[in-house]
Amino acid sequence: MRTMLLDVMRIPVDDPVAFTFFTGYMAMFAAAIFFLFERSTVADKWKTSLLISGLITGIASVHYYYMRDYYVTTHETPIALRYIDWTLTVPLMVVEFYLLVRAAGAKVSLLYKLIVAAVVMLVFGYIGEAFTDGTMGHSVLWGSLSTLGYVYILYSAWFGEVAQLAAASQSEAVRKGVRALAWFVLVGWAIYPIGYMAMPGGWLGPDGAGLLRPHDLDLLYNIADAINKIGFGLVVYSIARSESAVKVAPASATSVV
Ligand SMILES: *C/C=C(C)/C=C/C=C(C)/C=C/C1=C(C)CCCC1(C)C
Repeated sequence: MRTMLLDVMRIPVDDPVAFTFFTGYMAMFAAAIFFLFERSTVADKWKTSLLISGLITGIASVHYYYMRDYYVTTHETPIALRYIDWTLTVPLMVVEFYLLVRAAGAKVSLLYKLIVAAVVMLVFGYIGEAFTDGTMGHSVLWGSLSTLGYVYILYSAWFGEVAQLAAASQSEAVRKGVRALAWFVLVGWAIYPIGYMAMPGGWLGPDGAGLLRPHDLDLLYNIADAINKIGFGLVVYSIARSESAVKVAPASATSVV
């Protein structure tokens, strides 16, 4: 027991994976506190969006707390914890999209479609990682199926229903905000399939192009999670703040004059 405990506490300084598990945990924990406290500074209709941002970063930070232990103790990839985290947080991220375009007339069916796409992406990705036989055939098959879900969300955000509703929105902040989130999905979310390709049998791993080591999977996932989860939250926060300011501006303007 005692040696177990000592192992758990040790973060090797030359191990960037362990390092990012800890910084990711701390950064997302801080972000969750920030979004939850700042909730009181925005107009009522934005409070749910900030709550969701707080939940996304909060849920992730708890998973990182356990994933860091798991990794430092076993030196293995915490596949199950990772996918439990994503199964909760990715649908919440598509809820953020939905809440933004709801005022422009989004129907609940849009939310369902995005959630189904997220589940497809994650279930197939999980099969690809958890049940790997180390072959390229397995990795590529399930990775490709997973990519269908990803492409659906990406398409919706750039050209499909989400993009069209945003374009029809009266609010400049919503139009810009949805575009910013779409960039996160295009660039930030693309880090995950690259990380996936580092696994045994992956295109970029030791059995493929040899550009990545297996543990680069966790390194890339950790970096991507912090960027995407905190980034999404900050975009939504800045839209909420600027939209809330529009409403109070006349009152504060007169009080200044
Ligand atoms: C907070 C967590 C987020 C935003 C997770 C996003 C995850 C993905 C975009 C994962 C995508 C994958 C593919 C497109 C193919 C290979 C398997 C995955 C699951 C890594």
